Amino acid sequence: MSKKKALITGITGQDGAYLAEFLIKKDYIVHGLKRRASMFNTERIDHLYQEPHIDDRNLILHYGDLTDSMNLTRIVQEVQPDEIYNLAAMSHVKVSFDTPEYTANSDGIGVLRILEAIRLLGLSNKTRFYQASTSELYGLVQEIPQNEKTPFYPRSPYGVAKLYAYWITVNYREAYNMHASNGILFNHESPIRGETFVTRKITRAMARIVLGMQDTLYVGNLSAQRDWGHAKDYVQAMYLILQQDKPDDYVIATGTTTSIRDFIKMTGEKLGLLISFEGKDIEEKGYIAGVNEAVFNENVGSQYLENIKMRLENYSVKKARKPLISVDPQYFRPTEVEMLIGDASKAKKVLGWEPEYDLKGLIEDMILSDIKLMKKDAYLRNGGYRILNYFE
Ligand code: NAP
Ligand code: G4F
Repeated sequence: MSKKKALITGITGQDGAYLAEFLIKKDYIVHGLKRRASMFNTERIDHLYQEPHIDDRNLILHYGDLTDSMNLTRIVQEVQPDEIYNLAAMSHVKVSFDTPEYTANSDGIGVLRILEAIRLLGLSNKTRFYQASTSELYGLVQEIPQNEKTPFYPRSPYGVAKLYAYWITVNYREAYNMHASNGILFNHESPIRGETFVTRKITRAMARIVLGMQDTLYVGNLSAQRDWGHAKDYVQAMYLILQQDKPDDYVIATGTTTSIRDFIKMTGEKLGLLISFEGKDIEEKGYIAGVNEAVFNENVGSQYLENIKMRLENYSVKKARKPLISVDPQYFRPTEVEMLIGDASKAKKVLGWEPEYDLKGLIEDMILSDIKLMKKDAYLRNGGYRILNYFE
């Protein structure tokens, strides 16, 4: 029997990388759409990527872009995929306020381009289509928790573009009888999460801080609440959605919501740090107010304790206090999504989907990975090599 073929757009992103790994394990041949970039941009899939001259490869990349319909049509024609996972998107909500037209083009019309390619190539009965829809559709939430029937109220150019994408997927399903489905995924993170999303920004910065490589992390709205799951669990849901006899739309979420402030505190706990917040609004600051040395030594290392003890000493005598966290309004959004919490009962019942990770497990995975990464940086810096700052 010939192997199933999947085409993943956005394969160089967080979800694309986990999904490619998952499908290759299931014996798929995975084709990925990759944008041309001025540098290699395949770090997340490097462990899966094979030398292009090898026969029988199970991962094949194609240059392409969601804004180029002819290119998309040609790739779909060449690959003749059994399944398309459309994960490509300008996925940063804040950036979508700076690039609204581009975001509409790639995240909204890009979806139409793929659906039209499937239809015009006569693949409507063969190719199943998954659209990466989002909890950002709920925006100014009309109901708590949010489920498949909750009305949408997007609050950003990103959310509005994804609203078009959601409905055009539903419309092609109804109009042309296509197997086209939406996964309405709530926030999901991992050690390979993009560095400018808040969770990864926090775990990277806190790793640098405990290793003495940075003093303070600047963030935006500390009170926003998100329903965070692990990307590894969420790509399994994408696969399950396309294995159903009937196409449909599903919420994928953990059902727990947590503020950014509490995410920071929980990350601190894993490092043995007690983090205390003082002040209000843009004057709010977080300080290291205690340390559990045994936990710190186990997860960070006793050689880094001195610096933390000094910060603690300054904190208690209220002198030369360095905040761990400070608010910078440049990270606020013109319109904010204050709270998201999903109800994934339908996915659990119909797909049999169950997440393995809870928030504690997710944070542990992320912070331990970033401690390792930053230790590597510290090692290189101490050896006289340049390391990148990645200021945002
Ligand atoms: P990500 O890490 O930002 O990855 C986005 C991917 O899309 C990257 O491979 C990127 O390529 C590619 N891309 C961007 N614009 C493109 C274009 N015009 N043409 C072709 N490729 C393009 O995002 P993610 O977290 O994996 O999310 C995957 C999808 O799920 C996205 O559609 C996102 O909007 C949606 N989503 C994410 C979450 C979440 O919490 N992660 C929740 C709900 C929905 P480069 O590597 O070249 O930049
Ligand atoms: O991590 P975020 O940037 O993710 P956001 O906006 O929720 O979007 C992510 O999840 C969506 C699913 O709901 C996806 F569709 C989307 O593609 C993306 O993956 O921000 C989370 C919250 C926001 O309320 C933001 O205002 O964190 C707040 N925040 C506070 N300080 C910050 C910061 N966000 C970022 N990125 N950077 C900050 O310094």
